Formats: sequence, structure tokens, C-alpha cells
Amino acid sequence: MTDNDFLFRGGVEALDPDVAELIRHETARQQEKLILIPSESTVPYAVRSAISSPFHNLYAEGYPLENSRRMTESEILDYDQRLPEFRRNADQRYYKGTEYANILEALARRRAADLFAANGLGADDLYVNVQPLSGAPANNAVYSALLDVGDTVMGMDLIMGGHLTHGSPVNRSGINYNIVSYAIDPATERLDYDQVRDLAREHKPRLIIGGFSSYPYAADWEAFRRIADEVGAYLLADVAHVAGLIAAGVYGNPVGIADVVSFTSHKTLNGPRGAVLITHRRDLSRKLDRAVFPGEQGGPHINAMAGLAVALRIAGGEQFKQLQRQTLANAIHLASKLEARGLRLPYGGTDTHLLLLDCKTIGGPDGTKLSGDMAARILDLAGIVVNRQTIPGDRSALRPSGIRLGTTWVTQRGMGSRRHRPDGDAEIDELGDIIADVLDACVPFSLTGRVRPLPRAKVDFDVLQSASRRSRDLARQLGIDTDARADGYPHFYGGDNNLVATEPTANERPAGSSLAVSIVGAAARDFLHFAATSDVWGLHDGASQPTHLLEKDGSVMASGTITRKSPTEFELNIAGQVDRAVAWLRALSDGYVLFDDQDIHAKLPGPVAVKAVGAAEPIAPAATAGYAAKAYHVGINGEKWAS
Ligand code: DSN
Repeated sequence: MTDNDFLFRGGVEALDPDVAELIRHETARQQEKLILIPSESTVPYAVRSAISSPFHNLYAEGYPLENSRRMTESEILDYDQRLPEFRRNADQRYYKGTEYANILEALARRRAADLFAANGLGADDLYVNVQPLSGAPANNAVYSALLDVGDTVMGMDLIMGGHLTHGSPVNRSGINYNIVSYAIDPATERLDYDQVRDLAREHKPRLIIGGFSSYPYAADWEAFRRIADEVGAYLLADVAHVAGLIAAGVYGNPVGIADVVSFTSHKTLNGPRGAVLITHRRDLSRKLDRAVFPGEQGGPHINAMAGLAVALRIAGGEQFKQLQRQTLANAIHLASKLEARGLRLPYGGTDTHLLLLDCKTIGGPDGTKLSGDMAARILDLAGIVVNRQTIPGDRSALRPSGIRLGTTWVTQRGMGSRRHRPDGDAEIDELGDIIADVLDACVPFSLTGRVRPLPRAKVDFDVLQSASRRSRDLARQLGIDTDARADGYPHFYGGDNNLVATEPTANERPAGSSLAVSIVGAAARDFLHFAATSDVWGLHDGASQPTHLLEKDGSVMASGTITRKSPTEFELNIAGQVDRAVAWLRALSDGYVLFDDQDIHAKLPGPVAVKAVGAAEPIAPAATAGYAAKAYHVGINGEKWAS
């Protein structure tokens, strides 16, 4: 960098190693874990690189010229025509310097129109807005374009699969409008369109919203249309989750049926974070445009439009269709696999990219049922990323008893694709088995809470370890964006990376090898006093003592010495099953593994940072040394303790 300019030359690595490191960890997390969040996507590198292009740098309030809606892609890209036109007429933009942004936005709008035109309409019949910054502002703009505050809106109940912006009382939609929620039929667990119609007749909504965040079946757009027509309502189809499936023709397309279609572009569509509105109604198009800008937003994110244009082009290809078909096949196969493993699927299955699991089928000794939150936390420790989700029967959005799984991301990485592997289903079977093995090994219980019992859960350590390894192995077989390759994810507690941060891909050390392990944290002293057998409270700075780490049954896992370096910093020098010991200490700190058969509530003080720091020379304690007479240490209630 020279002194007399301010270009801050260099990449993130050079200018901000801290953020560069965070990016490396996140990149590796995405490679090492199996991500089943149905609303997420690992978008192609081409999309990400368009998002980070210089298009990021501008303001472009306003819209492209209206006539560009009827232009073909090649007309839009005819620079010789478009640039003079822009110079002469581009008064719809408040800022100059937007000539290429203008072409880009027109291109993105046209590609969306080309891709989503359906039901007898062509691209020329559609009005597209690609400026909404995300799904919530897109839906909010629809509300303000079509409604007056206080109007009645009907959307799917949030607990049954609706979205926050479909009338949740904590969202602007629920605050500003009179919300009537429709629900699934409890007997069939499906939407009953006759019931929706009865509700609409009773409440006469001005807007009906079809489309869901966690109801796993396709919407019947014609049925929604008939109901809306009968009561004189607008119909909004919010297809955020399934836009990619629609583009590929494997989910019903509401364009031309619904008055307005909204979707985010970063879910199955595989594009940037942003959203799109489409209407075929000329009378609504201007209202929608004005509601987005200036009604809802200021400057649009032109870089997101660049990413969107790329994503839409990709989505028009045959490979994208294959991806969406595979996503669907994977979800359906995963659903039947999980059901075959005895788990209950709310709604009974899926015909989309997502499915749900009812965690209540897993019960604990005190009658507590597994909560969605506990299931999601424990699965994450096993390398499987899901979100907790309300399911029919839940009473509060704050206490979901389900989890939601989607096959978007793993399919984008190639899971289940027979093009790559002879038996693609084997991968989905393995994924289903890992999930079922972990959930089956969960033991829920309750703690006394101030208002109500607090559901908690623990899991068998060996099942968790094995699931972590299996999920990591599966994740490593999948494809990754080559630009994003990063070695190792040192904070992932599963598999190899549980071992030594500096050797993230090392295999387990041979039996008998020794290891120095640092334990650091405000709670380190108390944690170790209960995790190890010696009198850790009796140590002063610089002093060492012999100690042992025990399995929960009381047998010895590893032995050596413990040294207090400061009140919050300790070092173990141990031999035995040292890798297991590191994983065990971390798991004890996290607080989710069963370590005492007699007291499921037992939890060690924590958290602490457990790090393997390298080989050590442990001094093997004499047979009787290292055991203090104390009220509690891990293993003390095990059958092999002191036997
Ligand atoms: N948060 C998204 C989802 O996960 O469904 C919707 O906005």
C-alpha cells in the first residue's frame, strides 16, 4: 500500500486477519457439517462472486425504464441501444452512474419473468420487482400496496407452518392488520380448503396468503384462487421456500393465479439474499413498485441483483432441474427412512424439500418429552444442523416440540445423486440413521423453572461421538465449492477435529500415547474438581498432583498429572485414551452427555475451553495415588468405581 492513497489494497486476509479467520472457520463448518436448514442454500460461487462485485458500490434509487419489461434479454443487453436511451431518458433514477445497474436490474427482472411465466402467461405479461431486500420487506410491501391498516388478512397459523410475516402478533403484519389464521385439519394433518373457505366467508379478508415455511405439502393454488374470488380478496402466494422447485417445474406455479407472488431468492432458488415480487396485474404493478421504493426501502442492493441474475440463469438450465428433482427425491426418501426408524413425521410426510420430526415421541424417565430445542442442539453437536420448529399441537412458538429438516443444501452438495454414485439412496439412509441414532439416544428430563418445568436432555457420549464421525465422513464425501476449500474445523467436536487443533486431520493417537491438555476458564477449577478424581481445589498455582479421568461406569479413561497454572488455567498431562479424554472433557463442559447413571440432572460447572496442546511426558501415578476423598467426581456412582 502506498501512503498517498486510500485504496486499502489487499484481501481480507491481509487487511483483517481476524475476519479472515472467522471466514475460514465458517467455510470449514459448512464443509464438515450436514446442513439441513430448509431455508438455506450453499449458493454457487458464481453467485457469490457477483454479489461481491463492484455493483455493491452504488446507490440506484428508482427503477429501470418501464419499456425494458417487454424487451428480450438480448435487447436489454444491447449496450449500443440501451446506453444512449439511458442518457436521454433515465430520469427514473435519482443518481447518475447507474447506466449498468439499470441494464442489470432490467436483465434480472426479465430473467425472472422468463423463468416464472406460467399458466398461459408469457414474460411480457409479467411485472417483476427485484428490489426487496429480503422476504419480510417484500411481504410488508405487498401489505402496504394492497391494504389499509386494520384490514383483515388470512394466512396460515405460524405454529402450523405459516411465516412470521403472515400475521404473527410480534410482526408488523400482526400489529397493523386484523389477522385471521387458518390451520390444518387436526384429524388429517392436512390443509382442508373447505375449512379455509368457511373461515374466509366468515371473516371476509381483503388479502389471503397461501404459501408456508414449514407445512411440507404443496399449496393448491386454484383452490386458494377460488376462495379469494368468492370473498373478493387479493391472493398473495408466498413461495419463498419453494421458488427453486417451481422454477424447475416440480411444484405448482402460482404466477398468473395469485395476484402477487413473492419469494426470497436465497432458499431453493440458490441465489443471493433478496426477494422478488411478481404480478400479472398491471393495475397492481405500480402500487407494488412504489410500496417497495420509496415506501419500504431506500437504495436497492444492486450487487444482490447481480447475484440474482446469475442464479436465474443457472435456474433456467437442465442441471438445475435435476438438482430440484433430486432435492425432492431426497426429502421423500429421508422422510420414509425416518419413519421406518420409528420416528413420527407431523403431517405424515412431505411432497416438498422439507419435513418435520415430532420430538415428543422420545420420552424420558420422568415423563418429559424431548423438546425441539434440545433435539436441535444435540444434533448440532453430532454435526447435523437443523432448526427447532413448532408442529401442530404446540401451544407456543417459543416452545416448539418439533424440528424441521430440508434437503436443499445437502443435495446442492450432491447427496443422493445417482449421477455421482451408484446407490445415492445409501447416503440418505445413512443420514436418516445418524439422526435416528442420536434422537433415540437422547434422554429428556425436566429442571424446575420459575414459571414451568424446563425441558432438558442428555445423550449417550459414545452415540454422540460415533454420530459426529459418521456425519463428518458423510459430509466429506460431498462436493464443495472449490474456491471455498478450507482445511479443518478445529471447533467441531466430532471426529478428527476433536483431537488436536494444530493437527486438524490427524488420526487418533495410538494407544498409550500421551497428551498435554489445557483447560481454561473461570469455572476451570470447579470443573476439574468434579471431572477428575484428585483434590483440584487443594492445588495452588504451579503445583501438580496425580489424577485420573474416569468413564461414567468408574473405569479409568486416562491418568497422569494435573497442574494449576493460575486459578483459571490448568494443564493435564495424561496417558491412556487421551483423544477420548479430550472429547469427554469437552462434552462434559457442553453439558449434554450422560455421565452419571444415578443422577441425570448432574451437570459440571462450566463452560471451559479444552485444548490438546501436544505430546507430553506424563508421570504415571502410583496405583493408589490421584484419588481424593471427596463428595463427587465423575465415575463415583459407576459400577466399576473402586472395584
Ligand atoms: N426464516 C425462514 C425460514 O427458515 O423458513 C423464513 O424467512
